[in-house]
Amino acid sequence: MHSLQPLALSRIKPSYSVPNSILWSILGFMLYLINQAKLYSNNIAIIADDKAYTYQQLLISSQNFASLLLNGAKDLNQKRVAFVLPPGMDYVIVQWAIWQAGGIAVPLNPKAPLDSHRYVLEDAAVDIIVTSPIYIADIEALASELKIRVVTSGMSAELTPDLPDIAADRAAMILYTSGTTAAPKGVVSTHENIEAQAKALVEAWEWSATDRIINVLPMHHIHGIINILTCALMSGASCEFMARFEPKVLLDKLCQPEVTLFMAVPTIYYKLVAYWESLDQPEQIKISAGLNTLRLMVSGSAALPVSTLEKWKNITSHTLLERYGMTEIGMAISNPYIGERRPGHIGLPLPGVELRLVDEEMHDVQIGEQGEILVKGPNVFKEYWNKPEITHAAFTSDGWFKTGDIAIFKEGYYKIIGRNLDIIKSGGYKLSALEIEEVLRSYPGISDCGVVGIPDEEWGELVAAALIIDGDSFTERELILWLSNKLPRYKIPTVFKKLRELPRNAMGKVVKNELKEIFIHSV
Ligand code: MCA
Ligand code: AMP
Repeated sequence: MHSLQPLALSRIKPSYSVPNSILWSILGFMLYLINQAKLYSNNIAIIADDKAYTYQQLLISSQNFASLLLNGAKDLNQKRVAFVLPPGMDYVIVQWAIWQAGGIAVPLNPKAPLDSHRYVLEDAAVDIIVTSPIYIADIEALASELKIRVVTSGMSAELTPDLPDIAADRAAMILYTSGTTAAPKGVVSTHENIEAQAKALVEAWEWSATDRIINVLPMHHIHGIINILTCALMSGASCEFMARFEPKVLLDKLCQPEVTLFMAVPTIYYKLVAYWESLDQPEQIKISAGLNTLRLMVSGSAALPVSTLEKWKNITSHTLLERYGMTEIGMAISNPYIGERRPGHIGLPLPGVELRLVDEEMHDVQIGEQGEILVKGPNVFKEYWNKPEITHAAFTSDGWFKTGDIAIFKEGYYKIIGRNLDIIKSGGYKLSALEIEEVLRSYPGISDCGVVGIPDEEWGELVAAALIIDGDSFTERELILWLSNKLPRYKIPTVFKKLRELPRNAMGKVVKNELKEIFIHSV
């Protein structure tokens, strides 16, 4: 990694006076973060690539980078700034810089193919893209075609004396999520939304400046961005990034005595259990003792199999805390930090989150009956970018967000029991069957297809594609190779089946339940 050269503090003309708490709520949560950074200036904020960076370095470098982004302007005025960066210090500097300069942060998955980047850059009408020397060659060509300004991370500029004040209701971030539409949608969250999402977790899970968390998750989704990074930085705690998931390296890091917290998707816990089981007994005992000293381990983004929870408990003596969330709302429901963590359940609403379970007519269901989860609160996103009709349809007339997830409330806790069959959760990623089908249909030789998720203990669901083929002109390998230029790896089906026809109902619609059964009975 290139070296980070923090400016001398004396060069910084304070652009903010320390505000009182009322002003924070009006002016937004970036000021809150800045204030925390000043309070904990000598604490380690980020650890990445075996280097540690203080809050002071983060603050100075991000204000400097904000000046570079502003390029003489007073305020980016909600220009969209995409960034393609590996998890690490530069990622955080750029995120904070965008927020301080008044832009909207659009983090992209560095592992996604250029076609996926192109879609987001065009859809969000991105003005600036920040990337690192690793990705610059590919990104520059695309950016020049789309007339987007490219800025390289790690560069510095003359410090702008006054960075803009950012009101709490301004948009802060757009994350792309796959759902019931074929094309991914940009979820717009304001500064106030992000603050509410993170504060609820800081309070519920008792974050403090003495915490250190390992972050192994991708940095283009809520789990890695809000639950881990933002909560840590709001608390004066330390966030240690790992470049990629590797069980041995991760377990070694988790066994460091300074580490207090860990959060991950169920697939990661499954893989850690499998790795631990493969070790000899002395090594197992050593790792179990190391893991036992953490104060909290959280699982979420997909249903945690009770078998994984139990195995993890045998290994570490920790009962994983399972919680439920969504890109549009952050976290909504959580098992308690102190109190019973019930296997197979997601717990109770987090502070500040209002919740209802309703039937198809939007009437509240009785206790013990299943219903769709509706959510209201300052955590709920502002809109889908540039999609007023879809945004409108996502809310009830009195402002409740319709999650699409079905739950029941039983014996004091919520439990998820289902969701739309066109939404697949695999490895913690939310995937749209419709999006994958649309890409498959554009492959020469595939005349039609149906995509479903089939249950799998390790991945939650596997992406399975039934193909109707014109002739036999391609192999599975050729198809996967072609798909890898169109979709990120986790969206590419791992189970294929050739069918003569797809199961359809009287209206001609593919019956996903039946298709699922076909796969389940033939695997
Ligand atoms: C990869 N492989 C898969 C899948 N992904 N096989 C089946 N299904 C999949 N989904 C295969 C690859 O083809 C490859 O096979 C091998 O696994 C290793 O691939 P790789 O990409 O290196 O996988 P990995 O690094 O081991 O990744 C597994 C992972 C990753 C770490 C669990 O999927 C991950 O980071 N998931 C987290 C996603 C996340 O953060 N979601 C949060 C969304 P071969 O070796 O044969 O080539 S936010 C959210 O959901 C809400 C807000 C919430 O509640 O949190
Ligand atoms: P995303 O769009 O990536 O934010 O994914 C959100 C979806 O993940 C939710 O709508 C749920 O379907 C699912 N999800 C998140 N946490 C859990 C959980 N603990 N149990 C079951 N499903 C979950």
